[in-house]
Amino acid sequence: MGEQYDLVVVANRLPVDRVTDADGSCGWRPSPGGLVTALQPVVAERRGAWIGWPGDVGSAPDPLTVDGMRLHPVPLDADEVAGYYEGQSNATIWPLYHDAVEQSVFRRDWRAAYREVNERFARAAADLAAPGAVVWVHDYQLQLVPGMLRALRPDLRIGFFLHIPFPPIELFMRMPLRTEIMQGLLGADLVGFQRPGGARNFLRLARRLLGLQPAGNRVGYDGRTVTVGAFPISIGVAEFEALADDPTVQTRAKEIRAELGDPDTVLLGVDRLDYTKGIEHRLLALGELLEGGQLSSPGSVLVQVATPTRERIAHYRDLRDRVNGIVGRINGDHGRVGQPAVHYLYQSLPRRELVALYLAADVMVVTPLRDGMNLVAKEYVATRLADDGALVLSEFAGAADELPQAYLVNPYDVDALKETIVHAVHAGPAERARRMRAMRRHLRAHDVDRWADTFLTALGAAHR
Ligand code: ADQ
Repeated sequence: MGEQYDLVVVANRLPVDRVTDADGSCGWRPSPGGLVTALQPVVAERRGAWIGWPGDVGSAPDPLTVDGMRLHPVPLDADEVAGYYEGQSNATIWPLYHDAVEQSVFRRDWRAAYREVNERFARAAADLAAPGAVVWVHDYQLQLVPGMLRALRPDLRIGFFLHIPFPPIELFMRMPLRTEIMQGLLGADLVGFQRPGGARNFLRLARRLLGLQPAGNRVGYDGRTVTVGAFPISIGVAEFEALADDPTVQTRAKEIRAELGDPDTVLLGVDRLDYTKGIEHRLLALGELLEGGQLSSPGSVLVQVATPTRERIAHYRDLRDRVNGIVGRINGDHGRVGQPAVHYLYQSLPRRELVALYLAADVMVVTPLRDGMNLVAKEYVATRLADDGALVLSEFAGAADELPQAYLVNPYDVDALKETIVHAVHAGPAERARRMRAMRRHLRAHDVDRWADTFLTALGAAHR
């Protein structure tokens, strides 16, 4: 018998990136990110394992130990990356689960690859889990894993958490894989969503599609009871507070404002360059505000940081072209030499630089058309140690449930978006402080450690 673990995390990606040193030798670096920060202490403390894809094509490296976590790489070949990851996960499921803001592409060969890769992850988990172990499966790439794993190992306690929205019935019903996905998810003892609305959609669907009879937040399936609930994810609040309190970060924030030409108002957007994030709507609103004179350049500037992501998928390449065009037009119309109205960075930034930007920003504009949670909104709030600054936040981000004191807006309504931005820009310090204080208080009591604890406690209590 090989290695056995009492806690196994299963996620599409391992929490490390492969790095090649100057001398050509390969090594691993922990990847930054909320999920890793949240789960590393839990996994290390329980001497657990993490199963995931190392992020490149080809044969998988041997298992390795990083920061007390035993990492088990699952290999993908080029066809599987194209079919399972770029195809079924990111061109079929991702758009459908985000209100179909882009059209999903449905392909048989992608579904076959998705099944095959999910089976590989399930087998890896079945091999590594000790008798009665806890297995925590993450996100939309692996929705078949709980059911496959249950069939292989009925003794396990299986939890599943979906990081993205779970769609209304009408949208979900389009999916050719719909029954398999529902059966896959129902293999878990606990199925967790970001918002109560996602949990409700799931229970309704269990009734409609499978004829099950949910009672409250439980549903019987295949002789077991499956518990369903909302577990809104959060950030490492203390880590962001410490960075915001760091004098070198504060100095960098002042420097950024100076480099921007000491404008009256710095607006900031930070997103992966994804069509769900509402970047175009935000830019169009800004363009109209400058056009109409409600905001003026160079008194107001927008810094938009967009992380490159999924660049091999057509939806994303098209979006990049459109955003380049809109930014170019706004700067062409409203910029001056050395003073663009929009500072656009298509780059990934180190966390310290990101926090310096949060500190430099008077108004953070987070306007997704649909978002599971949106951690950027929470990060901005956590860094406002003086309770200043203003957060404009889409109603369609999960974070809106928890941060009702933000300037909430429907980003599809360009007039409302313009009004809300202007309101946030002109709000006085007392109003801003009142809102920010309430949001910070909420976050300090609901950080990512509490999220992981709450989920694992609920999984421990879930009925068999
Ligand atoms: P994402 O869609 O990736 O996550 P989000 O929640 O905003 O979105 O998290 C992005 C993370 O990347 C943040 O921690 C942010 O600081 C970082 N980031 C963004 N742009 C960056 C840049 N240019 N440079 C460096 N870092 C950058 C998915 C779901 C969300 C859900 C999370 C967690 O889509 O809805 O909140 O998972 O469950």
